[in-house]
Amino acid sequence: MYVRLLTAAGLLALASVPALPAAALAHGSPVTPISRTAACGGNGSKTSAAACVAARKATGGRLGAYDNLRLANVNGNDRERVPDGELCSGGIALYKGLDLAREDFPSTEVESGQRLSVSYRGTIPHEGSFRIYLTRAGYDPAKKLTWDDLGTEPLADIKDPPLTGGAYRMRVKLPERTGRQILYVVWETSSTPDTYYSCSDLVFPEPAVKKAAVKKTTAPPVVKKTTAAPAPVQETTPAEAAPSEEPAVIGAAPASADTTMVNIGHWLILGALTAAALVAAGAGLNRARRRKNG
Ligand SMILES: [Cu+2]
Repeated sequence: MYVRLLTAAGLLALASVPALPAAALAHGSPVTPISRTAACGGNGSKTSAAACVAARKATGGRLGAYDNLRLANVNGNDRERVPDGELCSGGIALYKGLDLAREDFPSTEVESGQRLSVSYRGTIPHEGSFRIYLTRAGYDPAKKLTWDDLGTEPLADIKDPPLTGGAYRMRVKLPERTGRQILYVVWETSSTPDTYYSCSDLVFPEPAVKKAAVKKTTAPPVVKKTTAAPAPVQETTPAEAAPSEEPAVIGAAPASADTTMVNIGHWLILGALTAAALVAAGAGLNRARRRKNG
């Protein structure tokens, strides 16, 4: 009965996967959110995307099949088997181009707090567990992915999720992130020796400050720049920062409530700068006085 059920599930899965070459002895990849393998790999759905073209070029002209990125006998020791910087290829030469640090791999727009649906196409179903990782806050998409970027714990570890319509269906709750991130899915099968690896590129909204500035179309570029500016204040000396910042805001017409807020923010910064300058001057005086006295 069990065997018959499995067979039925297998046939169903095969039947619902369109246009697969009969000879494909291959096994799976996340299609939602789209993975680099599913987009760029052999038989992938976005092979003409610039990043996919570059990935193929970096792999000697062709990439392995989209559903066949797997290593045998890993037994859960992913970090020992897959080298840093080669996570998206699983360290496999035929997928090397997927490791490129590019910000234009086909991606999925998501939001913090969202319960993200993950569909992992199983072209040949296997039993096993899915470990789903997300890059940490502060991950730099301009650098190749490392294990350290993924932290120590997966977002989820899901054993034998349901296989419907040819795909394993799961959900993971996304924590707070901004900008480009990578969902890294490890499928450790228990019915074969193989473990599968994949990178899915996610795009979270940019930080709220920037978003607000973008929404108000009235805000001129100058104001936007000022809105993002508070951080450098600590890095620059008051003498340098004050003159270069001041004209930018004073010149900008206060077109909206947002701009007013920006101006208030700016005056607060100026106040802080002035205070800092006063403290610095005070310290200088003290030092001078001490030198004089000592
Ligand atoms: Cu397989």
